[in-house]
Amino acid sequence: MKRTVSIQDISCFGRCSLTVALPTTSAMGIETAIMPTAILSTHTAGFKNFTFCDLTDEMDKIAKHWEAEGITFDSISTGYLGSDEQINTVLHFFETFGKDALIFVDPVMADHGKLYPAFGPDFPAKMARLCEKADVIVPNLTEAAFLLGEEFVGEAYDEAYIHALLRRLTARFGCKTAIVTGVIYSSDKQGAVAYVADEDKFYEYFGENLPVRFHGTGDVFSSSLCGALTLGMDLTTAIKTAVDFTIGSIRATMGVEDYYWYGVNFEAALPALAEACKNYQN
Ligand code: PXL
Repeated sequence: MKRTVSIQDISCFGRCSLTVALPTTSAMGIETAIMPTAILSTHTAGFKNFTFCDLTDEMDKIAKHWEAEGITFDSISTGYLGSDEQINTVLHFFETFGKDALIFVDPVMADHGKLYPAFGPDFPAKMARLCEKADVIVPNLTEAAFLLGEEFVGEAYDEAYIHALLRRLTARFGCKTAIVTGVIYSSDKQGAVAYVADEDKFYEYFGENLPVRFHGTGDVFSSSLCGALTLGMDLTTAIKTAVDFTIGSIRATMGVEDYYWYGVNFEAALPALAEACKNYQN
């Protein structure tokens, strides 16, 4: 069985980060360890007065214990980080555990043109340091713009812009693969586009663009994509698996639009995801 570790926060309520990643990669048939960065009562995007407990000191202790036990991973993924200081902790974790592991960085920090409330203007430069150590990065379009220090273009883009953006991301961070999510070229389709620098090739998959938006879909996409790559799927199949799982989760939530901040009913889409992974498990 493959083994992954997911490094991100526990938002106790609101289906994102670890409460999505752990059940998702487990359902894909991957042993999933977790490294919680912080515990919050809810995520920070739509709730007021959330509680926050920083776990930076605990992360180092957990890593030291794992190192002493000789534990290894097939992949390491990172998502929302609780503080600037954690960037150094995670960089050290990559050095210790990352030599033979796929390093997958979702630079979670922004959406819809804005940084999340907990992050100051210097955070993107810090997140960029993690991207420099990654094999795969998966920013949304807002995060890609912040990472590169560029203007967010909103919906005013075309395929040429996305392709050039992906080339700039891999060139700037030296990572093998960059994947941008939430790409819409025509209003009926939404998907993800990838660029593999050493092949100089683009890969993409688009599904139906459902006319609703929910919080947490980025985490649904990235945890299933990391799982698919960990299982050894080729890039196009991995992107398709993650896009289909995300669309399935959104579709299962469409009747309850008031639930925007509660995240998507990804639980309803897990059986189909598990089925899609059946032939890749060992
Ligand atoms: O879904 C990304 C995410 C994860 N964790 C926390 C967040 C967010 C986005 O707002 O606030 C705590």
